[in-house]
Amino acid sequence: MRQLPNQASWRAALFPFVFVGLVTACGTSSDNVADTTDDGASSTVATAQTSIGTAQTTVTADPESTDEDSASTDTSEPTQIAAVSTFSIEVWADNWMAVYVDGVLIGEDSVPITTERSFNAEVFTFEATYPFTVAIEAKDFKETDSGLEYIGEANQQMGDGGIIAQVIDTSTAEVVAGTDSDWKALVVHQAPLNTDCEHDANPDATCESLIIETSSDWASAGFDDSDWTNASVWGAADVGPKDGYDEISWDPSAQLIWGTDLRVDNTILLRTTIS
Ligand SMILES: [Ca+2]
Ligand SMILES: [Ca+2]
Repeated sequence: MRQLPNQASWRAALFPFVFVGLVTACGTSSDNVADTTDDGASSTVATAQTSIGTAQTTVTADPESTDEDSASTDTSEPTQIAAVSTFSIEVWADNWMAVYVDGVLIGEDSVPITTERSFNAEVFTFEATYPFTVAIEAKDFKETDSGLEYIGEANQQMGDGGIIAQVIDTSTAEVVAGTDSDWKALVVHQAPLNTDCEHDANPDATCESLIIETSSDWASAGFDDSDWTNASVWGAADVGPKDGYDEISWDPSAQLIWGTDLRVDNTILLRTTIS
């Protein structure tokens, strides 16, 4: 359905909205629109497209119609009422995440990313109607756009990331979706690109980063993620999940995911549609 014949021209038209910046001297934290929440504050990318729980089709009688009219002229198909269900999403991230459903922010990590060892699991509850899109902005901590942490300290290093989540239909307790390689992914902050800068005395001057600015509606149901890659699945031994991870009973369908590099990929956008 997405392979429209004119997709190439669509992309050409959309190109100005996708800006790729290569930063070679990154002394300041110039977070972009999809990467503005290192302080744990609400993300500015939440441009609500739809309201969760209001997509229900409501069937009402036409007050103008008479019995005679409806008997003689009503040829409409029977209307099915879309059911609104209640779900929860359990999520653990190294280090921080914000979760959107159909473009609406439904919860974000309660522990600011600037907190040292900010490892914790979160559970958010929401209402939605199938099909719905779950989108997650996930961040590994970086002190600056160098991508490093503990800058100037003995343990100056590249931190690493990782996230796992599962969506549960609360009426049945069934896991209806888990993070896996079917999730679409876009890494919007990569640093350092030149990993040999890790122990430089002034990494803000020598570490290179790649920062991608994407459309502000990236979390909405209608966003076209067909040119995103698939998320990479990682093992627990790779990610080393910490506090909070063991508090959740993870379904086998939920796996730790991230970009292709746990250390260099610092901010990643993730999406899936559940139907
Ligand atoms: Ca980390
Ligand atoms: Ca990192």
